Amino acid sequence: MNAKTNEGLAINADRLWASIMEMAKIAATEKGGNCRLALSDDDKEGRDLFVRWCEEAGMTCTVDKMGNIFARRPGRNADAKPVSTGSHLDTQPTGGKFDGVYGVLAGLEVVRSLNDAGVETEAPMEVICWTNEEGARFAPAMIGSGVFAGEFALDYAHAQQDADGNTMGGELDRIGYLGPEEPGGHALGHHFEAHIEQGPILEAEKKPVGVVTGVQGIRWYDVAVRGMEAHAGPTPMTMRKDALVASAELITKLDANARAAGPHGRTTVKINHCNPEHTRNTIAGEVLMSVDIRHPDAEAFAGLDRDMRATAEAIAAERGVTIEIDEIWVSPPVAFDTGCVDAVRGAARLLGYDHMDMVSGAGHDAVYVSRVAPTAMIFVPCEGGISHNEIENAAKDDLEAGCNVLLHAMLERASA
Ligand code: HGY
Ligand code: MN
Ligand code: MN
Repeated sequence: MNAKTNEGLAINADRLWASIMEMAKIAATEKGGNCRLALSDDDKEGRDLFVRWCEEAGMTCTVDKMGNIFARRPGRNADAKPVSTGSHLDTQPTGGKFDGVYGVLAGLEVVRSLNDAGVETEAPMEVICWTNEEGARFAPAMIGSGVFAGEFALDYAHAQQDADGNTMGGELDRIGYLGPEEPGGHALGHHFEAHIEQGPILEAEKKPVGVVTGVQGIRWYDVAVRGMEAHAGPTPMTMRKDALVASAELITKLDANARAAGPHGRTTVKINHCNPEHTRNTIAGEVLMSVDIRHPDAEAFAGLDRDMRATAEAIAAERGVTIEIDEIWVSPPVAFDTGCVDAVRGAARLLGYDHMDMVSGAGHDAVYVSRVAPTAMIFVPCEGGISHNEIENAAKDDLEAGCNVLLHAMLERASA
């Protein structure tokens, strides 16, 4: 092994795969996915397993007031800012085995491999598990890393409630992960996140490694469309204020707006309630929906917001309904640190992995970490580009490639 570049150093792909499969046994679903909602007992079980594995690997774990877990491997210089990596263990309700989990366990595999090789780094290394990345049980997404980076106040985050009225603060305390450390009071040196791409590009291009240069902008809204409940029989079509038909028009026009915004435009709408529910002979008086809009280009991103509001205004006037748009979260487009991006690209080249630059369509904790430390991401393909789906799958060789790139990118920054 070349001491300077640690060229011969490699991770243990079988151990990485086995750890991912072991984690996948926690809250496994019938279709082969996972449902480990943030701060649930299942999430606790996954966190506890991660902490145990980290301690077995000689790391010490600290937890902050957002439940973010920091597993630290000492370096020669205890005062140096750590080179860190990490992702999340919480999943979507019908999530897969790899989303988030890969990034956390790839970090653990890097440490295990450094231990095996007896490599001591100048700076400490840290593997981080961020809280509530998915935003499925508690909105908004990425709130653990968001509080860490100063985007959200701790009180705001602790007060966020799930559909049953449980608060994040209460659930953190209940599962024993309301840690003592102030979020953000934990300096990071350089940060990397390894993740499955969750889209089709790497697989289509037959490349095992994505050098992620940035992340697209994301906006989340709650939208309420309100018309007039009325009898489905006597009420003429011309006299209706049908909230569901107005919503249907809004949804199709938002879809058209996203398609018109070029190949990177994205809009996703979910109808959460259509009231009154379970009656077919009363016209819908209210529809409550969630909207997720994305674009990597700042101008086009703002344009999708403007277009949505103008479209809603026109439909409301035309159909005699009201359309209330409440923006609950905005994460602007992100460009990652060029030094870290170069470290990822250099590691892929050093190891001979085919690779390509790309922008992430999904949000990740790295978005917020990039606010407080130089950051970049590494993508690996997932089968069919499918994610946020129980059939999510990834090839062991690709996971190995991404983890080897992570190892060498972290080492490069640790000696930078
Ligand atoms: O919404 C996202 O892009 C991420 O999966 N939380
Ligand atoms: Mn994820
Ligand atoms: Mn996800």
